[in-house]
Amino acid sequence: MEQKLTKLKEEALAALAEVTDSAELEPFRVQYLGRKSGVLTTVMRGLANVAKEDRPRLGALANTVKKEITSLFEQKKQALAAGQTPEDSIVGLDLSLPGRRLPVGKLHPVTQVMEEICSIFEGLGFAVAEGPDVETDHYNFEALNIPKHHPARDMHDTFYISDSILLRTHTSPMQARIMENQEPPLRYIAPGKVYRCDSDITHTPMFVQVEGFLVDRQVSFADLKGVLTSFLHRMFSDDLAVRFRPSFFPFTEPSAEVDIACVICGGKGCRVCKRTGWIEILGSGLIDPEVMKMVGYDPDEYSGFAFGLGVERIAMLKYGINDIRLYYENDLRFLSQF
Ligand code: 2NL
Repeated sequence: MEQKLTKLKEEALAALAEVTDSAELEPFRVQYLGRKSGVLTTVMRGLANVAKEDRPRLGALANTVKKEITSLFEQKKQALAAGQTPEDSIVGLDLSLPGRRLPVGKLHPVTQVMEEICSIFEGLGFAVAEGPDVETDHYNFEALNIPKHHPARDMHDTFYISDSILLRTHTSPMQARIMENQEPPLRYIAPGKVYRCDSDITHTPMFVQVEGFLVDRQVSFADLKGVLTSFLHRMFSDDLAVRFRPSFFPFTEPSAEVDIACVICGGKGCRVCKRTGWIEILGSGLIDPEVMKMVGYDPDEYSGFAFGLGVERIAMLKYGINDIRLYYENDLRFLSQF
């Protein structure tokens, strides 16, 4: 008897779930709940044959089953009358619960900062150009005034693929390609991955650079200072202190490294700025006349400036990240914060 009731309940609920139209309601009611010959009535009639001491318990169970089926039947009837689809009225579904969210991916923090840098330079009139990660020795070094056996080659810790093919160590080869193929005035930035055989708390073997250059008649160091100061003010804040410090790069002369007031301590001195109050943020200079000649420009007619910056480093300062390797460990607990 008990088994019969359980089976009956299951059958009735399954049958009710199949009901998708008000017209099917009445046949269902007659079949399961009908007073004269409904399945439930038939089973309940069987109560007369069970042992007297079991009767109250089984009677109560039969009543519960009847109530459950009746209540769900009424729900279904209302739902169909209200025009809900069968999916909406699935038994036990709480329509007030929020939906299940699909996890949505987002851009890598380094990509976000790279795009921000590009859009600031685009606002200053620069076009964006991308080139190959696998470069020739010629474009990566020779065309940028770094001949074979030049000491500057050691600084680059190059990954060689063959004697003359390598993974670019900076994005300036792209600039050399552009200058070879186009006439000034030119304003370009080249964002992209670069590779150096180096790995510690401040270096990863692959990192992202944005380099840029501007070539026209009578370009001076003042233009370089103006453009780079505007960029840094837009990137960090309008009142940020910026200083230009003499330096050396093989492709620029004169060259300058650019420092900003430490974004961690505001210039007072801390561990991040090694108590100097300043943080080095980019390299720059007026393009060396030798580079101009190599791409076919007359250095007496044209001059220009160029600069390069590391995107991970800028993102570290912007977000207060203290280990560059965090970017490339693919830990979503880190990545999803940005
Ligand atoms: C650094 C140094 C620099 C450039 C990159 C460049 C040079 C030419 C043409 C186009 Cl000739 N781009 N790039 C120039 C000066 C400095 O970066 O330490 N970057 C983090």
